[in-house]
Amino acid sequence: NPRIRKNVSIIGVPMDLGADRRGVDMGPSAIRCAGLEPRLEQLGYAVRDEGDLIVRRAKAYSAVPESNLKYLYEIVRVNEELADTVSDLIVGGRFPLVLGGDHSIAIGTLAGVLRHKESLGVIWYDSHGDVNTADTSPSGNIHGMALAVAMGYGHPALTGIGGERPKVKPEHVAIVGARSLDPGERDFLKAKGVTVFTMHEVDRIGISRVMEQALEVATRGTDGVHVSFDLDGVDPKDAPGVGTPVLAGISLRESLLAMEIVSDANVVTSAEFVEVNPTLDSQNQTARAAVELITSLMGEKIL
Ligand code: 6HN
Ligand code: MN
Ligand code: MN
Ligand code: MN
Repeated sequence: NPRIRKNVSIIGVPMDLGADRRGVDMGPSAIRCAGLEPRLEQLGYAVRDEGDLIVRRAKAYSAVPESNLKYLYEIVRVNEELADTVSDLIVGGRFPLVLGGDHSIAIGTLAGVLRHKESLGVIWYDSHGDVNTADTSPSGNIHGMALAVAMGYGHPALTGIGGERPKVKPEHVAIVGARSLDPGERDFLKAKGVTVFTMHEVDRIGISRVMEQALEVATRGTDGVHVSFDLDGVDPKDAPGVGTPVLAGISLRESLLAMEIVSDANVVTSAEFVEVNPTLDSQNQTARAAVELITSLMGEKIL
């Protein structure tokens, strides 16, 4: 099994165009301000902050004429650059840790990782499924489509990001924490056979068994695991600074345990933490939660 690499690179993607609510573009700053780099260094990692990608402030609202995809071409441009950046870092032997930004950046992260993996497992920690396409999306927001795109479904400008490369296979995906799925997403997830641990499963069998089963899905027949962590998977009481909060979620305590369980499996080859919106936060609480979740994922032990 691939092991966590000792060289970690932080990549910030200050983009909020994939969501309706502005402000998650400040997420990378907030997570850095919460002390991410020193905390990773304390764990023994050689950390390099690659800085932020350039995301140009979009002009007026731009939907593509032939579809309802908001800011499609701006999002494609940023994600192409992100895919190249992530891919180069992997070639250099570094572990890519991407900070969002809205969840549409998972398209670029995964495209970059998939240049180096035949079969990648994905743990998608989120209150949402993010498997809409232009046809099913109620909003036209691309952050709600990122996981579908990673599996090869969606507008060709999105599925083509990163060039010719493998896609994520539905049988290697585990969604954890789902409690807000659109009708078209339910149909998609059932039709493709994606494993979904909704809040029902979290409540019934507990987060530790959910994570063990999610790891089984993401590691069976794969050559690495990507963790895509949307902070809105965490309950809004613990993570209020997110653009699309959904009630009755996974507590921060359970989420830290989830990351510790994933860490102990020693299979993670890349990760991203997204959707922190400092304009809706109080005292940078959600960014501080993100730092705790990241350090837990990267192997921090209390004792
Ligand atoms: N996220 N399902 C809704 C939509 O607009 O497609 C919400 C998506 C939220 C996406 O939180 O990353
Ligand atoms: Mn999401
Ligand atoms: Mn979400
Ligand atoms: Mn911790």
